[in-house]
Amino acid sequence: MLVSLLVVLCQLLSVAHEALVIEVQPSRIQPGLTDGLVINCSVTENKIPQMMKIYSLVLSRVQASNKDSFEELIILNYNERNSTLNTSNVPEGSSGMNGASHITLTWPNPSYRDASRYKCEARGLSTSFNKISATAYASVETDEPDIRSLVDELLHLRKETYETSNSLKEVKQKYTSLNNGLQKAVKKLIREKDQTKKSLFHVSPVFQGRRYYLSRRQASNEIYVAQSTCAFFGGYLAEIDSSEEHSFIANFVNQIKDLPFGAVYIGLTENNGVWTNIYSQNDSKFLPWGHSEPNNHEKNEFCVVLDRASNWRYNDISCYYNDILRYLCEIPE
Ligand SMILES: [Ca+2]
Ligand SMILES: [Ca+2]
Repeated sequence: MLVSLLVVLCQLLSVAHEALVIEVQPSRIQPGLTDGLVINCSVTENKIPQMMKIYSLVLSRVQASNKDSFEELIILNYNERNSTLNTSNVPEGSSGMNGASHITLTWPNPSYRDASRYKCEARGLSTSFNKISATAYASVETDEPDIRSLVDELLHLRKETYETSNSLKEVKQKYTSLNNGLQKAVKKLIREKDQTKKSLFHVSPVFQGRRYYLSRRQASNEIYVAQSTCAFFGGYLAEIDSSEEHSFIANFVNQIKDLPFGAVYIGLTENNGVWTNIYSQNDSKFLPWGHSEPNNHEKNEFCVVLDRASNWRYNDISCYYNDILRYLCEIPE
């Protein structure tokens, strides 16, 4: 029993080889001036003499409170299929692994605490199935603060801050003038669009959050061009859902007395025998047809107008009608 214990102890103590390497970069840091510290722990060959199988690679450093013991910073556990990194002990920085043989810790802006003694340890099983480990050490040194260098760095930082703040001011000025120009252009565009709208349409008062726009004269003899014109101004060919809406529109249309017109296209069309709203694509439930309409005259009447002759009730009509008629947009406010 004692002999076998001794054998294990000897193995534990004796296994330390260049197959296991720890590197620190840089090996001397100056907190506040050194940008970063990298500690790399790797097994340079797959096999450490006498170690039949590695099951973990551990990076530790001397504890701040107790110089005689190490705290584990990161553990890379080997597994036939995957390796896991336990980074819960790392206060900051990041970890990476390359295959199953390499762990690296990086500290941006290292502090005095990071100037320490680091240990890279490979844990595994010996050829006789005993637990053994191999270790490699490296130290990161530090200097007492160099006041001159710190002052230089401070001056350099102040200069950089000043330059950055100046270029930020320039960017802000450019942005402001660009934004002003853009706002002017948008306002101009809205004004022009508004003027175009007024020149194209008679505008109704607001009814249930929308206005109706009656085309001033026949701008198109094709109903889908009329629909596109309504869409350009943010609406659609009027879709009438209730007798209240119908009455409001009839009143509005009735009082327009520029040039004579007999009918007004609305956004309703025949679709496989069903009267469907063009924009909403739903079947219209409200269909106040005029006397003996819809009659599908010459089997060519698939669109709908409000007909002056029947007090603005519906009449089915060609979608390419070529007479004096108007169309009516419905545009939410
Ligand atoms: Ca409507
Ligand atoms: Ca008809």
